[in-house]
Amino acid sequence: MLNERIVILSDTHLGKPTGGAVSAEALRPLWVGADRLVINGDIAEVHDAALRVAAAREVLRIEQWCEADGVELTLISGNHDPLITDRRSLKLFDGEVYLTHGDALHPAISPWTGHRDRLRFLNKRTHDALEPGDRASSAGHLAAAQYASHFTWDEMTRHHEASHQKVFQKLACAAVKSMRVLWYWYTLPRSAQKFAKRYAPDSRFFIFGHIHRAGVWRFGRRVVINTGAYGFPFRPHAVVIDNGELCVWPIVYHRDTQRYGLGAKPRAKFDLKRARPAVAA
Ligand SMILES: [Mn+2]
Repeated sequence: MLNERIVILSDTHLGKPTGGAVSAEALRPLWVGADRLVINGDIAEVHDAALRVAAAREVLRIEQWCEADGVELTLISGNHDPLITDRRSLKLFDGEVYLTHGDALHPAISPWTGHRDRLRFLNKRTHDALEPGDRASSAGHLAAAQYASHFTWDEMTRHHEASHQKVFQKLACAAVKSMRVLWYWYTLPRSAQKFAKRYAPDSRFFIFGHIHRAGVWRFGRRVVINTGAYGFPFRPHAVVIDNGELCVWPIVYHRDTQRYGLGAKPRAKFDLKRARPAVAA
């Protein structure tokens, strides 16, 4: 498995007119030549009734091309595509690398949004309804966030109300939201480390998306990596594991070919083999 090439992306938000990756087709160069592609949540805007068809079509395109390119595709669900799969996390290399979208890192799922209170309430209610054994498990924790996202989108679709805010109210809300985003950009990498300590204690690499802030942080022996976003602040990243090396690459968009590709050099590089015992048990 160490000689496999695995490409990890997240938050492509396909189907979104602006703020997501341009298209499934534009992403294709990123996985060509790989053995496996993992998309760590929010692959497409399937939560939004108005965008669902376009989003689903892009997901199918990725599936078709992966099949044509001989690449095994693994999807992990995020808060914009909570029911696309029940896979909420993935362990690679005997748990040395752990991936999850990141929506389960905070009780309010997306605490910077206007519906954070509803998300927090539904997350708690779903979690409380689990069997005691599941409640303490990572699977229970991840499933509660998954269904809370789904219920919240469902409610928002059914009770959609137009905003009657005046311009200055909208501006004030946007300003407060920006402050919240900055706060969670700052605090959520540490929340990721707390989550990893509790639910993936053996992981040396914890990879998430969701907050849209690309970065590499070290907490003791663990490296926490965020793969960023194609929309604001426009710094998408890929994690590529190849030949025992884990690299964090910036993704660049080539306007001439209208395709994405890896940047000129990796932002960070780690040796996976070094963490393993010299002699296999
Ligand atoms: Mn998300």
